[in-house]
Amino acid sequence: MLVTNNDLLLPAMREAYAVGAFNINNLESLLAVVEAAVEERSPVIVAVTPSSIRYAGLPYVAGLVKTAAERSSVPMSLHLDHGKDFETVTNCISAGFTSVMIDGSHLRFEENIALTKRVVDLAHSKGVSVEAELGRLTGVEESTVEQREAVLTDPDAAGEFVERTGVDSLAVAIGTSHGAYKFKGEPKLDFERLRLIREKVKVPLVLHGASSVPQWIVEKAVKYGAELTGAKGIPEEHIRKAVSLGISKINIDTDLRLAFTAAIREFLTESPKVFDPRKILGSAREAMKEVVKAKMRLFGSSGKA
Ligand code: PGH
Ligand code: CA
Ligand code: ZN
Repeated sequence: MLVTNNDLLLPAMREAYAVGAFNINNLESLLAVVEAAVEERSPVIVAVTPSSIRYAGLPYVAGLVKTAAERSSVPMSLHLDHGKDFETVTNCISAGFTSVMIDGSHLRFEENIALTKRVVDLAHSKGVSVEAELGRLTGVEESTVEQREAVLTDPDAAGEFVERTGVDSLAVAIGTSHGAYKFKGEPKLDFERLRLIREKVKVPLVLHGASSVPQWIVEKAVKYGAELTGAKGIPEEHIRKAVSLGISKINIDTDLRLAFTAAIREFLTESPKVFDPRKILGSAREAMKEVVKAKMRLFGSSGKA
Protein backbone atom coordinates (compact mmCIF):
# COMPACT_ATOMS: atom_id res chain seq x y z
CA MET A 1 0.00 0.00 0.00
CA LEU A 2 1.02 3.61 -0.60
CA VAL A 3 1.90 5.51 2.60
CA THR A 4 3.86 8.64 3.54
CA ASN A 5 7.50 8.82 4.62
CA ASN A 6 6.29 9.71 8.13
CA ASP A 7 4.40 6.40 8.27
CA LEU A 8 7.67 4.59 7.45
CA LEU A 9 10.26 6.69 9.26
CA LEU A 10 8.67 7.34 12.66
CA PRO A 11 8.57 3.59 13.50
CA ALA A 12 12.11 3.25 12.09
CA MET A 13 13.39 6.04 14.35
CA ARG A 14 11.63 4.48 17.36
CA GLU A 15 13.05 1.01 16.72
CA ALA A 16 16.52 2.14 15.50
CA TYR A 17 16.55 0.72 11.98
CA ALA A 18 16.64 2.59 8.65
CA VAL A 19 14.37 2.43 5.61
CA GLY A 20 16.09 2.39 2.22
CA ALA A 21 15.16 4.99 -0.40
CA PHE A 22 16.04 3.50 -3.78
CA ASN A 23 16.19 5.62 -6.92
CA ILE A 24 14.23 4.25 -9.87
CA ASN A 25 13.89 5.46 -13.48
CA ASN A 26 12.22 2.64 -15.36
CA LEU A 27 10.08 -0.47 -15.01
CA GLU A 28 13.09 -2.72 -14.36
CA SER A 29 14.45 -0.72 -11.44
CA LEU A 30 10.97 -0.27 -9.93
CA LEU A 31 10.20 -4.00 -10.11
CA ALA A 32 13.61 -4.84 -8.66
CA VAL A 33 12.94 -2.58 -5.64
CA VAL A 34 9.35 -3.72 -5.08
CA GLU A 35 10.08 -7.44 -5.44
CA ALA A 36 13.00 -7.11 -3.03
CA ALA A 37 10.76 -5.36 -0.48
CA VAL A 38 8.08 -8.04 -0.76
CA GLU A 39 10.59 -10.89 -0.43
CA GLU A 40 12.31 -9.22 2.55
CA ARG A 41 8.99 -8.11 4.09
CA SER A 42 10.50 -4.65 4.33
CA PRO A 43 9.01 -1.15 4.14
CA VAL A 44 10.53 0.79 1.23
CA ILE A 45 10.80 4.29 -0.22
CA VAL A 46 10.66 4.55 -4.01
CA ALA A 47 12.68 7.67 -4.87
CA VAL A 48 12.42 9.64 -8.10
CA THR A 49 14.63 12.61 -9.00
CA PRO A 50 13.65 15.52 -11.27
CA SER A 51 15.99 14.12 -13.95
CA SER A 52 14.29 10.70 -13.73
CA ILE A 53 10.96 12.48 -14.14
CA ARG A 54 12.34 14.21 -17.24
CA TYR A 55 13.57 10.83 -18.52
CA ALA A 56 10.42 8.77 -17.94
CA GLY A 57 7.61 11.36 -17.75
CA LEU A 58 5.76 12.26 -14.55
CA PRO A 59 2.43 10.48 -15.29
CA TYR A 60 4.29 7.28 -16.26
CA VAL A 61 6.48 7.25 -13.16
CA ALA A 62 3.61 8.07 -10.81
CA GLY A 63 1.33 5.53 -12.50
CA LEU A 64 3.89 2.73 -12.30
CA VAL A 65 4.67 3.29 -8.63
CA LYS A 66 1.03 3.68 -7.61
CA THR A 67 0.20 0.43 -9.42
CA ALA A 68 3.08 -1.33 -7.68
CA ALA A 69 1.93 -0.02 -4.29
CA GLU A 70 -1.69 -1.14 -4.81
CA ARG A 71 -0.61 -4.63 -5.75
CA SER A 72 1.99 -5.34 -3.07
CA SER A 73 1.78 -6.40 0.53
CA VAL A 74 4.40 -4.04 1.99
CA PRO A 75 4.04 -0.31 2.77
CA MET A 76 5.88 1.98 0.36
CA SER A 77 6.06 5.69 -0.35
CA LEU A 78 6.47 7.58 -3.60
CA HIS A 79 9.09 10.20 -2.84
CA LEU A 80 10.50 13.14 -4.81
CA ASP A 81 14.29 13.08 -4.33
CA HIS A 82 16.20 16.41 -4.51
CA GLY A 83 13.26 18.58 -5.54
CA LYS A 84 14.82 21.97 -6.32
CA ASP A 85 11.84 24.30 -6.57
CA PHE A 86 8.24 24.88 -5.51
CA GLU A 87 6.86 24.08 -8.98
CA THR A 88 8.38 20.57 -9.12
CA VAL A 89 7.03 19.86 -5.65
CA THR A 90 3.55 21.07 -6.62
CA ASN A 91 3.50 18.92 -9.78
CA CYS A 92 4.63 15.82 -7.89
CA ILE A 93 2.03 16.28 -5.14
CA SER A 94 -0.67 16.67 -7.82
CA ALA A 95 0.58 13.46 -9.46
CA GLY A 96 0.12 11.54 -6.20
CA PHE A 97 3.55 11.60 -4.53
CA THR A 98 3.21 10.94 -0.78
CA SER A 99 6.53 12.51 0.17
CA VAL A 100 8.74 15.27 -1.24
CA MET A 101 12.26 16.47 -0.63
CA ILE A 102 12.93 20.17 -1.04
CA ASP A 103 16.69 20.54 -1.38
CA GLY A 104 17.59 24.11 -0.51
CA SER A 105 21.04 23.07 0.70
CA HIS A 106 22.72 25.37 -1.86
CA LEU A 107 20.82 28.40 -0.51
CA ARG A 108 21.70 30.67 2.39
CA PHE A 109 20.27 29.52 5.75
CA GLU A 110 17.36 32.00 5.83
CA GLU A 111 16.47 31.34 2.17
CA ASN A 112 16.56 27.58 2.73
CA ILE A 113 14.21 28.06 5.71
CA ALA A 114 11.81 30.23 3.69
CA LEU A 115 11.62 27.80 0.74
CA THR A 116 11.32 24.75 2.99
CA LYS A 117 8.58 26.41 5.10
CA ARG A 118 6.59 27.23 1.96
CA VAL A 119 6.81 23.58 0.81
CA VAL A 120 5.89 22.30 4.28
CA ASP A 121 2.75 24.49 4.36
CA LEU A 122 1.56 23.15 0.99
CA ALA A 123 2.56 19.52 1.55
CA HIS A 124 1.07 19.25 5.03
CA SER A 125 -2.24 20.66 3.78
CA LYS A 126 -2.31 17.63 1.40
CA GLY A 127 -1.10 15.03 3.91
CA VAL A 128 2.34 14.74 2.27
CA SER A 129 5.63 14.39 4.20
CA VAL A 130 8.58 16.74 3.62
CA GLU A 131 12.35 16.14 3.78
CA ALA A 132 14.79 19.07 3.70
CA GLU A 133 18.59 19.29 3.56
CA LEU A 134 21.05 21.36 5.53
CA GLY A 135 24.76 21.26 4.72
CA ARG A 136 26.32 20.11 1.46
CA LEU A 137 27.37 16.63 0.41
CA THR A 138 30.64 17.70 -1.19
CA GLY A 139 32.36 17.64 2.22
CA VAL A 140 34.80 14.85 1.40
CA GLU A 141 36.70 16.98 -1.08
CA GLU A 142 37.41 19.71 1.46
CA SER A 143 40.84 19.25 2.99
CA THR A 144 41.12 21.80 5.81
CA VAL A 145 39.05 21.84 9.00
CA GLU A 146 37.62 25.26 8.06
CA GLN A 147 36.54 24.05 4.62
CA ARG A 148 34.87 20.99 6.13
CA GLU A 149 33.07 23.04 8.78
CA ALA A 150 31.66 25.24 6.02
CA VAL A 151 29.86 22.40 4.25
CA LEU A 152 29.05 19.79 6.90
CA THR A 153 25.79 20.20 8.87
CA ASP A 154 26.06 22.37 11.98
CA PRO A 155 24.16 20.67 14.86
CA ASP A 156 22.77 23.88 16.39
CA ALA A 157 21.68 25.22 13.01
CA ALA A 158 20.00 21.85 12.31
CA GLY A 159 17.95 22.13 15.52
CA GLU A 160 16.86 25.67 14.68
CA PHE A 161 16.12 24.74 11.05
CA VAL A 162 13.79 21.87 11.95
CA GLU A 163 11.97 23.90 14.60
CA ARG A 164 11.37 26.89 12.34
CA THR A 165 10.32 24.93 9.22
CA GLY A 166 8.26 22.14 10.77
CA VAL A 167 9.90 19.71 8.34
CA ASP A 168 9.31 15.96 8.85
CA SER A 169 12.86 14.70 8.24
CA LEU A 170 16.29 16.21 7.69
CA ALA A 171 19.13 15.17 5.37
CA VAL A 172 22.50 15.84 6.96
CA ALA A 173 26.02 16.21 5.58
CA ILE A 174 28.56 14.21 7.60
CA GLY A 175 31.08 13.40 4.86
CA THR A 176 29.16 11.34 2.29
CA SER A 177 28.77 12.41 -1.34
CA HIS A 178 26.81 11.31 -4.40
CA GLY A 179 28.25 8.99 -7.05
CA ALA A 180 30.87 6.24 -7.35
CA TYR A 181 33.96 8.26 -6.31
CA LYS A 182 33.36 9.25 -2.70
CA PHE A 183 36.85 9.22 -1.20
CA LYS A 184 40.35 9.78 -2.51
CA GLY A 185 41.93 8.31 0.62
CA GLU A 186 40.42 6.40 3.55
CA PRO A 187 36.60 6.57 3.88
CA LYS A 188 35.79 8.85 6.81
CA LEU A 189 32.46 10.02 8.24
CA ASP A 190 31.97 12.55 11.04
CA PHE A 191 30.11 10.35 13.54
CA GLU A 192 30.61 12.78 16.42
CA ARG A 193 28.77 15.42 14.38
CA LEU A 194 25.96 12.92 13.71
CA ARG A 195 25.65 12.22 17.44
CA LEU A 196 25.38 15.97 18.20
CA ILE A 197 22.79 16.50 15.43
CA ARG A 198 20.75 13.57 16.77
CA GLU A 199 20.66 15.32 20.19
CA LYS A 200 19.41 18.61 18.70
CA VAL A 201 16.91 17.31 16.14
CA LYS A 202 13.71 15.46 17.04
CA VAL A 203 12.69 14.26 13.54
CA PRO A 204 14.12 11.31 11.52
CA LEU A 205 17.57 11.93 9.99
CA VAL A 206 18.48 11.02 6.40
CA LEU A 207 21.80 9.91 4.91
CA HIS A 208 22.30 10.68 1.22
CA GLY A 209 25.24 9.48 -0.85
CA ALA A 210 25.28 6.19 1.07
CA SER A 211 26.19 3.67 -1.64
CA SER A 212 28.95 1.24 -0.74
CA VAL A 213 30.25 0.76 -4.31
CA PRO A 214 30.82 -2.98 -3.67
CA GLN A 215 34.19 -3.99 -5.10
CA TRP A 216 32.85 -7.29 -6.49
CA ILE A 217 30.36 -5.39 -8.65
CA VAL A 218 33.03 -2.90 -9.76
CA GLU A 219 35.33 -5.82 -10.64
CA LYS A 220 32.63 -7.54 -12.66
CA ALA A 221 31.83 -4.34 -14.58
CA VAL A 222 35.53 -3.74 -15.25
CA LYS A 223 36.04 -7.36 -16.33
CA TYR A 224 33.43 -6.76 -19.03
CA GLY A 225 34.87 -3.45 -20.21
CA ALA A 226 33.72 -0.68 -17.84
CA GLU A 227 36.14 2.06 -16.74
CA LEU A 228 35.77 2.71 -13.00
CA THR A 229 39.27 3.48 -11.76
CA GLY A 230 39.22 4.85 -8.21
CA ALA A 231 35.57 4.00 -7.51
CA LYS A 232 35.03 3.90 -3.74
CA GLY A 233 31.97 4.07 -1.45
CA ILE A 234 30.90 3.98 2.19
CA PRO A 235 32.01 0.77 3.95
CA GLU A 236 29.10 -1.30 5.28
CA GLU A 237 30.30 -1.03 8.88
CA HIS A 238 30.06 2.79 8.57
CA ILE A 239 26.45 2.39 7.45
CA ARG A 240 25.70 0.11 10.40
CA LYS A 241 27.22 2.69 12.76
CA ALA A 242 25.26 5.56 11.19
CA VAL A 243 22.04 3.59 11.75
CA SER A 244 22.99 2.90 15.36
CA LEU A 245 23.60 6.65 15.86
CA GLY A 246 20.13 7.56 14.60
CA ILE A 247 19.95 7.62 10.78
CA SER A 248 16.43 6.47 9.78
CA LYS A 249 16.46 6.80 5.97
CA ILE A 250 19.30 5.83 3.62
CA ASN A 251 19.46 6.84 -0.06
CA ILE A 252 20.88 4.43 -2.63
CA ASP A 253 21.26 5.14 -6.34
CA THR A 254 24.85 4.44 -7.43
CA ASP A 255 24.93 0.79 -6.25
CA LEU A 256 21.84 0.04 -8.38
CA ARG A 257 23.40 1.75 -11.42
CA LEU A 258 26.56 -0.29 -10.96
CA ALA A 259 24.63 -3.56 -10.55
CA PHE A 260 22.57 -2.76 -13.66
CA THR A 261 25.63 -1.96 -15.76
CA ALA A 262 27.74 -4.90 -14.60
CA ALA A 263 24.89 -7.37 -15.24
CA ILE A 264 24.14 -6.07 -18.73
CA ARG A 265 27.81 -5.96 -19.73
CA GLU A 266 28.27 -9.53 -18.53
CA PHE A 267 25.08 -10.77 -20.16
CA LEU A 268 25.78 -9.23 -23.58
CA THR A 269 29.34 -10.58 -23.59
CA GLU A 270 28.48 -14.07 -22.35
CA SER A 271 25.32 -14.48 -24.47
CA PRO A 272 26.17 -12.91 -27.84
CA LYS A 273 23.32 -14.71 -29.62
CA VAL A 274 20.56 -13.28 -27.40
CA PHE A 275 18.78 -10.13 -28.56
CA ASP A 276 15.59 -10.33 -26.51
CA PRO A 277 15.36 -7.14 -24.40
CA ARG A 278 13.46 -9.05 -21.68
CA LYS A 279 16.42 -11.38 -21.21
CA ILE A 280 19.01 -8.59 -21.33
CA LEU A 281 17.13 -6.26 -18.96
CA GLY A 282 15.91 -9.21 -16.89
CA SER A 283 19.51 -9.95 -15.89
CA ALA A 284 19.89 -6.34 -14.73
CA ARG A 285 16.60 -6.42 -12.84
CA GLU A 286 17.68 -9.57 -10.99
CA ALA A 287 21.08 -8.04 -10.11
CA MET A 288 19.48 -4.83 -8.77
CA LYS A 289 16.99 -6.86 -6.74
CA GLU A 290 19.80 -8.78 -5.00
CA VAL A 291 21.52 -5.49 -4.13
CA VAL A 292 18.30 -4.03 -2.69
CA LYS A 293 17.65 -7.15 -0.58
CA ALA A 294 21.18 -6.99 0.86
CA LYS A 295 20.66 -3.29 1.74
CA MET A 296 17.40 -4.06 3.56
CA ARG A 297 19.19 -6.64 5.70
CA LEU A 298 22.07 -4.20 6.34
CA PHE A 299 19.69 -1.35 7.32
CA GLY A 300 17.65 -3.64 9.62
CA SER A 301 14.35 -3.03 7.77
CA SER A 302 13.91 -6.69 6.69
CA GLY A 303 10.95 -8.26 8.48
CA LYS A 304 9.54 -4.88 9.62
CA ALA A 305 6.58 -4.88 7.19
C1 PGH B 1 21.38 9.61 -3.13
C2 PGH B 1 22.14 8.42 -3.65
N1 PGH B 1 20.23 9.92 -3.74
O1 PGH B 1 19.49 10.99 -3.35
O2 PGH B 1 21.76 10.28 -2.18
O3 PGH B 1 23.51 8.40 -3.25
O4 PGH B 1 25.12 8.09 -5.15
O5 PGH B 1 25.62 7.15 -2.93
O6 PGH B 1 23.83 6.14 -4.28
P1 PGH B 1 24.58 7.38 -3.95
CA1 CA C 1 21.78 19.11 -1.79
ZN1 ZN D 1 20.86 12.41 -2.56
